[in-house]
Amino acid sequence: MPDTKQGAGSGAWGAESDQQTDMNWIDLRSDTVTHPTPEMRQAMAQAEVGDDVFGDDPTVLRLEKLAAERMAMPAAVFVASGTMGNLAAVLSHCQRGDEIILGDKSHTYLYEAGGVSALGGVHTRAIPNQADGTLRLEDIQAAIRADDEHFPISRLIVLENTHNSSGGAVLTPDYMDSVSAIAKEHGLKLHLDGARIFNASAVLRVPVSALAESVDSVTFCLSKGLCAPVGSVLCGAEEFIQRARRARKQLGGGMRQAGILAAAGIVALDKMVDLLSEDHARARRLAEGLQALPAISLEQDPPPSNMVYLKLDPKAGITTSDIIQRLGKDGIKLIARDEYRMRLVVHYWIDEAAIDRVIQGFARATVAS
Ligand code: TLP
Repeated sequence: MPDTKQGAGSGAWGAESDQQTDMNWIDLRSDTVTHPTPEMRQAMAQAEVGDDVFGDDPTVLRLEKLAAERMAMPAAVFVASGTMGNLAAVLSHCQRGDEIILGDKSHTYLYEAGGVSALGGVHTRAIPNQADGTLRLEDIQAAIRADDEHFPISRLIVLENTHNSSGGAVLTPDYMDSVSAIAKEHGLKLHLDGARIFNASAVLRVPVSALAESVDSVTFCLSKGLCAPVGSVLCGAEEFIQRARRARKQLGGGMRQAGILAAAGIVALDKMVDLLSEDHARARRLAEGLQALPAISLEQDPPPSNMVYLKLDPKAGITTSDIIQRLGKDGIKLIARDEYRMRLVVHYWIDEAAIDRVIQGFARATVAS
């Protein structure tokens, strides 16, 4: 698939780079698999750099300024990953022995290697994530500790938008406001894991700042649907971001000529955000095609954003490993959640023809069972 997509850049350099960005494979394991666009590679090659730990990499400073503006927050710090952004946020909001309230299906609780506890001495209080990715307000209220020496100190609430394990569900600004009101009432801070906050903003058709308005800090990822090769940004108040810079240094995330990476992040913010709704439309088309197959049902119908969570009917006698093996032969990469459940993530490098190929692949694989 030669790269002719809008926003991906063209011209002599772009044409030469086709080989590097040519995607003959179809990879639906995640949107983390996205490669940088030719325009990003060009910006990276030409990036002006300095030593970012000394605070003098102009491209990193430009990215941080742009990110803070987009979120309508005073300051921002470029970090290596979403995991590092969330961890630096928790370390900057909390002391050892403090407690954070978060969803039992949140990325921070499930998939960040327990970093907040291992490295921050922070206790986690997990409460049930609802099917729509929210935490019930009454569950949050009930989880806030009384002032008693037996208890850890409730310090922070963490939300996630879009909510990965809830099928890419989208939290609304109203919901965020309600949680923020509870946090304020009890003197807690509110952090948003906004790894895919731009997807949420595209679904709701609201500026991304409307989703960050009521939180104290937000992490968002450049390296998922926005296609940058590396990096996330943590945004918040000036003094909070100063603490987060120290946390980043402690975590070994003080990078030097990181402008090479930040340059791709700037292209991501300038050029890729408006394309996310195309991924969402393709995810819906993929879901429709798969749902029409007798062995398959959807966990979220229609898919809320760029993820399709599906279930195989155990009676059909086919498992996710069978599917992975059979579609692998067609050059389609997939990943299972368990024996019968899968997540397919649509992203910039998945075009209409790829959607057709995947639906056909599933049709063959499930009929053959
Ligand atoms: N999620 C990855 C895997 O780790 C599961 C994926 O494929 O979806 N917050 C959210 C909501 C995420 O989905 C992820 C990555 C992160 C944070 C961490 O980002 P990175 O991978 O940059 O550390």
